[in-house]
Amino acid sequence: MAILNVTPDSFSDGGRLAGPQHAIELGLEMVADGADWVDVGGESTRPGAASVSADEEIDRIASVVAGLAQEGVKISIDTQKPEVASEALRLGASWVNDVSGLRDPEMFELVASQGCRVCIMHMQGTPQTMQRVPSYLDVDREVWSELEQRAERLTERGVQHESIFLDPGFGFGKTLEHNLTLLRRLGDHTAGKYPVLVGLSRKSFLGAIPGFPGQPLPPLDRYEVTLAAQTAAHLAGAACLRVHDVTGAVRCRAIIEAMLSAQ
Ligand code: HH2
Repeated sequence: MAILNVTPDSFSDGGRLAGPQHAIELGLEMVADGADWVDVGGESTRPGAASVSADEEIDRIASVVAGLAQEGVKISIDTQKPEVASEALRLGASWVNDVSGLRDPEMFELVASQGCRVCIMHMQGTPQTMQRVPSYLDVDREVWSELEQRAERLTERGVQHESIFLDPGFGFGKTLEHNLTLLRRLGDHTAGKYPVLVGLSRKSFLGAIPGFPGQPLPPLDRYEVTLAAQTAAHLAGAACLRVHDVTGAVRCRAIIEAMLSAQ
């Protein structure tokens, strides 16, 4: 899943696009490079990001979603707002990626009634507050039981298990230690009822491992550490990786899959 942020302020790629046409071209390039899905986002969720109105977010994403859909691209919409998700689905998106994990009852209702693909991500707090004092008694148990409870509620409404992706939400209300524990134990959760999606790409914890030279790494210098973490997640059984750098991810996937299918 390739990340296409049409925002002025995303943490690693905000403000780089000249307009909707440029975004569409970039989305098509990501597909040509091997992405199966393009995840379009109109609001940054980086720690402390200012939230935008639904109208503003729709303004940012609408022509990009419509343009990519016209070209046959499979689109996911990265939003916490039911109004935005609903408009994106109308324009041709078929996957709702909600970093707040369907907290808003209207968002839950929309996904349940449409039966579309959904990604339920775990976040402690909100993007405005989440990195103040993240705290858990047992991060792995708490994150996954919360995700599974929300997923169960959707299956009770008739949504198929295979349409519900669960994501532990790396960097969303988590310390370095929490993120590393979740990555270390990811494999305990990938053989269950629901496919697992992970977003590790350029996350700040990957550039902040104590004791390594050059730390902390700025976002655009996190290419190699991203590939290393994504490889770990792939080997642990993640079904989908949300990535900024499609070519690197596709090349890693090729070698891992070749290795896994060897005698
Ligand atoms: N991370 C970000 C945004 N959306 N969705 C899922 N499912 N999982 C993630 O880990 C995730 C996500 C943050 O990354 P990015 O989109 O690059 O930045 P920003 O939120 O600043 O636009």
